[in-house]
Amino acid sequence: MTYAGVALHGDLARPARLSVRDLLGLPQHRVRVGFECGTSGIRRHRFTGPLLYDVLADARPGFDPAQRKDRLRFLIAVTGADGHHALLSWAEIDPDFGHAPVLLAATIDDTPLDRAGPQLVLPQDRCGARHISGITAIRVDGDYPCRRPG
Ligand SMILES: Nc1nc2c(c(=O)[nH]1)N[C@H]1C(S)=C(S)[C@@H](COP(=O)(O)O)O[C@H]1N2
Ligand SMILES: [Mo]
Repeated sequence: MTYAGVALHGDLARPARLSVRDLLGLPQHRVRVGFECGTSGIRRHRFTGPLLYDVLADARPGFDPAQRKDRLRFLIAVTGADGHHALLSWAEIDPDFGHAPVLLAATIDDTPLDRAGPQLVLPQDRCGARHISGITAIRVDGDYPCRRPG
């Protein structure tokens, strides 16, 4: 199956569907990562692509950019074609907070991901499990309910 693009959706003023070509047109970052897989041991890869932060900031999350506190309630849900998914917080990648250099990679080991779809790359992670491949959707959500117990 040919890759149909990554849908940026949720609480965004400019939702979009981006192809791997679109990602290659943004400012590129390059990283070498090594991570450990619980089942296949140490894995090493090279990735290039835009920062996840740059891609999502362009889509205009529904917070007031001038208010740092307003960003803290936002989640980022990343889903692969096989249903594997993981959550990040907005603050994890925001330069005013965690500033993690997370990529939405468009190439792996010098091969474009045109057919497979982009891959999440988290150089700070020791484990490989959040390096989600074949990403089909990224949802930004500012409405996580913080219920009180009882
Ligand atoms: N879509 C998707 N991505 C995934 C997974 C998965 O099951 N589905 N497994 C993760 C896990 S557990 C690991 S360790 C790495 C392994 O990546 P590699 O085989 O390319 O080294 O992919 C991650 N990305
Ligand atoms: Mo893994």
